[in-house]
Amino acid sequence: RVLAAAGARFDVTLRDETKPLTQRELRAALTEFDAVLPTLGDRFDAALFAEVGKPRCGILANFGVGYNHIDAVAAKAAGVAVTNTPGAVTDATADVALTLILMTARRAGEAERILRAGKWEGWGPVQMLGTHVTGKRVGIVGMGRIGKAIARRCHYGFGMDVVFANRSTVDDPGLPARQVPLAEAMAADFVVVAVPGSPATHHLINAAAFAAMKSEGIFVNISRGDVVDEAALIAALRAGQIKGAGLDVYEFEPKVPTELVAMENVTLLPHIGTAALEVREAMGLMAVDNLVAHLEGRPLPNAV
Ligand code: 8YV
Repeated sequence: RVLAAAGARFDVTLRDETKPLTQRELRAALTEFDAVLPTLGDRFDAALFAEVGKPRCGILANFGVGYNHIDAVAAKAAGVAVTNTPGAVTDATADVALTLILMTARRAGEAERILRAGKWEGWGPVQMLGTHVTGKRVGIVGMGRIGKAIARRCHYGFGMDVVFANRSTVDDPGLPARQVPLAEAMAADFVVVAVPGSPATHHLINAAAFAAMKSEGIFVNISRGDVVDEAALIAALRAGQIKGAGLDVYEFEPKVPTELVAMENVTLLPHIGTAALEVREAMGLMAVDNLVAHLEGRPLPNAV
């Protein structure tokens, strides 16, 4: 559907979407195409814009909400508009946050590995005991669209007490959550990171933040890997400073540290936050809407 929608208005060149664009392809994207639909690994940084000078490309319609791989300020200076896909990704990403909370708390990955290995020998009253989720406190770091969707799921679905930390004050009377300082959010039973990736949030969750967590605490990240100091996370897990972690994103994707892979108390997903057919279609169609608006000289629906 996305290719058909794009093909109706554009002469489309399909890139290999399983690999980030190389430096040469990035240059070609800006100089040989009128419009580009980047994905998360494509690094449109300031050096690239400086090198290209005056690009032919007038718009980078990012396929996804997070655009930390695009220097939007440098793009603007070069006359390139940047758009993203807010809204389309919200529920799916929040669902994966809950998946990680539940899988990690209830040791679902570990339990499934035992079963598949043929090592399950029958039910036992103290077998595979995990942590109860209902009624616990969750601390959400970042209260944007996705943070709010996580808060609602935790409160209405699991009767959780929801606290959150956010850079600015969030004034949303209907939100079933209470704003607290970062250290207090980190001290919850479950901590979920939902801030956008940016230089301002790089390593926001560092050794000091992990030190604020309780030893029974479970840490979840569905935002961007580099928001977390991965070495500090590994150290906290190793030291038993926290009980477990559920991750959908990594500091150096697709590299996942072997230390994490070896830990049974860590749930690891390969960045599947929005990987549902309906959601990826909605994201693609939203990106195409922005391309078409640009082509027709209309205001861009999702300019960043
Ligand atoms: C996308 C995401 O799959 O929307 C985002 O920011 O992280 C992902 O869910 C990715 O952006 C694809 O480019």
